[in-house]
Amino acid sequence: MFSKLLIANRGEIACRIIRTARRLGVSSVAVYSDADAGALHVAEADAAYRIGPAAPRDSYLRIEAILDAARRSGAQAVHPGYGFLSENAGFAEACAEAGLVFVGPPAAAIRAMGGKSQAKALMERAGVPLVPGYHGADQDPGLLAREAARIGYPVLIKASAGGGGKGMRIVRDAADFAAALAGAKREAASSFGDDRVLVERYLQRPRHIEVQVFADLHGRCVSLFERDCSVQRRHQKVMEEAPAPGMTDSMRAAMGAAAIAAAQSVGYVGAGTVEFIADNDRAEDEQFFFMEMNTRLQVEHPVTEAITGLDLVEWQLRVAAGEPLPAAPQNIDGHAIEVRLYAEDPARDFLPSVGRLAHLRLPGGVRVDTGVRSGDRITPDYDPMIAKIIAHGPDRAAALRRLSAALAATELAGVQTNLGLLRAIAAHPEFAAGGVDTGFIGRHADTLLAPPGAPPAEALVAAALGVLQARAAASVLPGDPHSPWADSDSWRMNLDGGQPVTLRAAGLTQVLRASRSGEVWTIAHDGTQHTAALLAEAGKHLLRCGDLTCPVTVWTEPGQVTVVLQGETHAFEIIDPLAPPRTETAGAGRVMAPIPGRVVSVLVQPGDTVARGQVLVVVEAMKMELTLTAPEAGTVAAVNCAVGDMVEEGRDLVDFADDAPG
Ligand code: MV4
Repeated sequence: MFSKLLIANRGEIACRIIRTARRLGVSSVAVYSDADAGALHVAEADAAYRIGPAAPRDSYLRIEAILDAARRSGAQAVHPGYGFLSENAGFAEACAEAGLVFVGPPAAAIRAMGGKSQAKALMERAGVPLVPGYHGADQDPGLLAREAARIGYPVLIKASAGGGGKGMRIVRDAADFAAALAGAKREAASSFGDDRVLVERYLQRPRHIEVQVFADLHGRCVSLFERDCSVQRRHQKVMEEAPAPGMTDSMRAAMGAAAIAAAQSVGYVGAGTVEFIADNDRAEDEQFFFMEMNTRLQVEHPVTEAITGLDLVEWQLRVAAGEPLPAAPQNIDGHAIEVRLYAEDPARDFLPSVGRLAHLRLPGGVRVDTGVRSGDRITPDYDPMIAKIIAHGPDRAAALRRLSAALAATELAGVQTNLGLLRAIAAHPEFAAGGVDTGFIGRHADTLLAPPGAPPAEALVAAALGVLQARAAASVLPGDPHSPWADSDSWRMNLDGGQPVTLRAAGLTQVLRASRSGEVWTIAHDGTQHTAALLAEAGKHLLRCGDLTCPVTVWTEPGQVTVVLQGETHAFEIIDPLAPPRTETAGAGRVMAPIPGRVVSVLVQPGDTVARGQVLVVVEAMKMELTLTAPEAGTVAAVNCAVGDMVEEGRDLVDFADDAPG
């Protein structure tokens, strides 16, 4: 085993690798960008080297800078984590040339699985089942149409170079094939610089089931069972579990054998994942089809660790050091479910939500993998994942119960998150029944993605108490806390005996009036008088409101108060009636950057007339491309950005002439 390991990554996966390295007595070397100088992974490593500015291409993707840090630190091996350079064959080779062990598969295996069509051709030869389809080199439109007819409609046209759903077209009828083919080719050419496509039978209700494999340098390859990752939003996984609900022994054995055949056919070494889709419409057929192989450790590996009792990072290191794999586990230990907690805004189509994570309390009693702590910033430079929460139990129902309890105990303030969506999924009867397909979230969008309704009176009362407490703390004069002027009782402030607190949430402004008698407040809201108090109890707070007493967290910041009450998070804007009205940030004849990012294309110039919905500017942030469109038809008066500009949230990008939207 090596004595020193460099981790070419950041965030939760860097922290997770450091943990295993420490347990094995391996010293860990982190790398960091300027944005991450104060990050958790830097604090937890035994040493850390700066590798450049925030942008990934200037730091975490800079092979030379990372190899230089490895040389300077004396590390013998490099773990790439996931994302960044983890599936970069050139990086694997550069490590070897620098005399470093790359903790991952051989470069040739990464390359073999890199191209979709090529990988499918290889798998066909290895006897791994593929979706009935055509992935040949001949791209004659007539031939492709005949192939589609042979496969049988509906068919799916996919970009050969693609992935993640880009360049895909569903075709339900032969009459629509030619137009769909042209569209798919155009999108493939612009997205990947390669307009080749493949055609497959379209599975209408697919499940995403992937098999974890592990191979050593001595020719052994084992399967560590499957994970079901069907719960996803726009190709972004949201929840993953192991084993797959409803999996039979026969199908598991067949999938495991196919995954091992796939890995062995490309000379695989280390941890890898073979992705399949299975057809929920014909579940009884137990059919499954190869999609792609991911030649890295995956985000969702903890559910496999939970049901096997193995540490996959430990085995990556042991295999890289030349040790033979242990015997494959024969039994599955219970059931595990993972959720990905993201800083993203459900009210703004799940755009990444950047800002300071003012308050973060992650649950106990479950595994939590995170790379941030309270006070850290979620920046537009990197993936906005805050944490993975992994619940494990003797069976699926027990794991789901533990997951729901963990989500109810999770507290966040300062950024928007998908916590409400995760709670709604965990509480959904169709998810509880198990075996959902990839359309689950889309089908139930109206309930799962519903904006929060009016907050309960208790949450408003708790928020008001938090605001009153913060005001009292701010009004204490330095030097003499016993001065009558430091007393924040309301009698001297308001002749009617009520301090107003104005809160805004879900588009609704509410005024509460509070008066105090000792520790107990009387808070009038909507015609009701609530007798209420916030009680400090063993590091926690209790809300007493009328006859109800329950734990509460109230987090106040300038302009904002967040209340966590009975498993729900309620964020309120604090309205100061004396403050000048804020200028509106949207509409009003201009288009603004919704989040900080980099301008990647500008499609209009001053004087252009544009139609409503026409694309104006494309901004890239957090690995996503955001297309900004004209809110109304009109004339462009000014373009205030250029390709390559870094723009902050709210920056005015395009102005319209007076006849235009506004
Ligand atoms: C499919 C499919 C149905 N039929 N192929 C989406 C991303 C790409 N990697 C593969 N994808 C799909 N391929 C056939 N023949 C449905 C999907 C698909 C999907 C697959 C896995 C996980 C989530 C998905 C969400 C939508 C569509």
